[in-house]
Amino acid sequence: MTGRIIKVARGSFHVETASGVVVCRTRGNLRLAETSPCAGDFVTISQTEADTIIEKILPRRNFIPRPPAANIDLLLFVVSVCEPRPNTAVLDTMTVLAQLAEVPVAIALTKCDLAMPEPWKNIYRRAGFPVYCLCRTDSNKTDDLVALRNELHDRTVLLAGNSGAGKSTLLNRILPELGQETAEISHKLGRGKHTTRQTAFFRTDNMLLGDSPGFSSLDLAQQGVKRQELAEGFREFTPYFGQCRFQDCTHLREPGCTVRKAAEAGEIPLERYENYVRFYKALPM
Ligand SMILES: Nc1nc2c(ncn2[C@@H]2O[C@H](COP(=O)(O)OP(=O)(O)OP(=O)(O)O)[C@@H](O)[C@H]2O)c(=O)[nH]1
Ligand SMILES: [Mg+2]
Ligand SMILES: [Zn+2]
Repeated sequence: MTGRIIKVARGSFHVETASGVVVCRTRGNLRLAETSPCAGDFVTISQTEADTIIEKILPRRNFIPRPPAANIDLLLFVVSVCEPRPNTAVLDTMTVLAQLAEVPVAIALTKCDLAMPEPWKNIYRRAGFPVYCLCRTDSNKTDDLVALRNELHDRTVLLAGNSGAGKSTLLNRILPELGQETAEISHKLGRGKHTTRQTAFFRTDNMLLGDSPGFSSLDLAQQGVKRQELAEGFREFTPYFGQCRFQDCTHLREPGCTVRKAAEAGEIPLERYENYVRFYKALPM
């Protein structure tokens, strides 16, 4: 029998199959193998009298390491414009990893009732991402929420972002019957309380929507990103590839670099270019 992992909880896997959701274990050897099963994986399972066991992970279309998920059509980064404020270094790290993994990204800016979303909206729209400005008190007919629903249609979508950004709140607005737990952020620490503990997908007639635990930091070097491939992680740089004076241009200080020129001219958002430079220098030679 085949199915799809929709939830991973303390070593057990909830697998959606044609005959409903079954809870499975893995054999020790599969867990120790290089790829351990994650949310979104298609798997084959076998049933014995005592147990249901994941036998095999079917080939993945894509994979993102944090939160671990496979076969995703869209990664929706949930970023609050206030409490906590956006951290573009974290966000750009995530967009680079998604781009290198060939997972499309959209951005939901939440808490637009607390601060103006425009600065962030401008950066990420210009970088080529769909950006939605949301606020939990808006009516459900708000243009951006309607547009976001359309974007989610017929897809497997994972919501990801810092703890307290409002992922579960947004999910509850899209699927009101869900009742995902949410919590006030800690004002003392200025961040969320890691309310959501596991990645879980929820099915509605036409989409699979996933909530995930908040993360705080992520490291490109640790994820094995190489200096030479970093530029490919910035989607808005690609039109300039092959146009710099030097073929092996690093886009840092070389003369005749079209990427840097585009950033200085405002064709590439300067904030994104600056993060590129920062990330490049932080990666090992
Ligand atoms: N003012 C305001 N508060 C919001 C908005 N969206 C979410 N919040 C609040 O932000 C807090 C955190 O929201 P959650 O949905 O729990 O955040 P989360 O991203 O799921 O957090 P973790 O599960 O810890 O990763 C809650 O108190 C929400 O009510 C919004 O649009 N405006
Ligand atoms: Mg949550
Ligand atoms: Zn260059």
